[in-house]
Amino acid sequence: MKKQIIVISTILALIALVITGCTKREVVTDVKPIILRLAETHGADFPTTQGDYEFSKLVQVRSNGRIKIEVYPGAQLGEERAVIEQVQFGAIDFTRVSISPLAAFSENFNALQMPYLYRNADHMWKVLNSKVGDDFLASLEPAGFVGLSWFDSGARSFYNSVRPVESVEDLNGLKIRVQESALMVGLVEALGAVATPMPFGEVYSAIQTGVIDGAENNWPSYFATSHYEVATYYTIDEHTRVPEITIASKMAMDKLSKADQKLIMQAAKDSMAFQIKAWANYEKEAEATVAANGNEIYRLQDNSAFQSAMQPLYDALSPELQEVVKDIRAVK
Ligand code: GTR
Repeated sequence: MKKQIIVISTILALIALVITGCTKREVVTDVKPIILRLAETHGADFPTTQGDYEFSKLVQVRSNGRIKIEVYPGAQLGEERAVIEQVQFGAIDFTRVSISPLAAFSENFNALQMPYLYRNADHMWKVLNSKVGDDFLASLEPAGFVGLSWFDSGARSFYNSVRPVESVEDLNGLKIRVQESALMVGLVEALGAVATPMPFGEVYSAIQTGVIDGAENNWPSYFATSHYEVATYYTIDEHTRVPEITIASKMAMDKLSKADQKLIMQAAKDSMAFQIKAWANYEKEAEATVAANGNEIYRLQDNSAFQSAMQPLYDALSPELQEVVKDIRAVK
């Protein structure tokens, strides 16, 4: 009797499995996942890209696979400025970029990347995680973007293939590549060097062939791009801290439900801690590898001459942006 009951219940369970299995299959074929694309300029191992993957994973898990964000590293979808334009008109859904080229689309972002603006990294994070940071994210809407989250990008310093730079005078006349950013052109010119705006992906061969003498960037970028092999003089002057930002296309976001928009925004915020940790590890590794390579590294003992050369950039800011700078400086 007991045996019969077991056999019957097993048969019933199997029938139930087949039925639910079928329904499940029907449901799955009915609901197609939403596929979205994220453009990233760095390679797959780079800490910003690692942060992008984390963001994508959180979205996939939290939406039970309904929303899939495909990450395209290595500038596969184009160089930063062109990508930002495509995000603006909805051809690309997301991108992680430096705020430097973004300032061409939303000028207030210049206030957030002024030279020697932050007392240290901690100050920058306090600003980004405060109302000031949230206001910056929200300010992107009129330009057609939804600001999602911030990633770490350390501090930027100069490097070149010609000579050691230990003073402002040493920079005089050097041809330095900058991002496609008016502020960065002004910054390099204020130091007496010749600014050459150029997409990131062209810098290595431009240095190698002597089209430019050098560039400026953080340790991870200097290392990962192999610029350190062709421009061996690196000066730690840390002229800017330029946060990375992840933005969405407003056109793409508007097509999603409010709940999905919220899910994406939260996942982006929650990916920050992962990226910040990955950044810290990679930064140490990059600096150590460059030093072990025998590059000549100079640390400015006193950057006051660099700082005062930047004053005209502050004076040139609009009165509104000067107020924003005050707000940033007031964050304790
Ligand atoms: C890096 C940044 C990139 C890109 C690059 C550049 O620090 O992560 O997004 O802006 O600088 O100099 O073009």
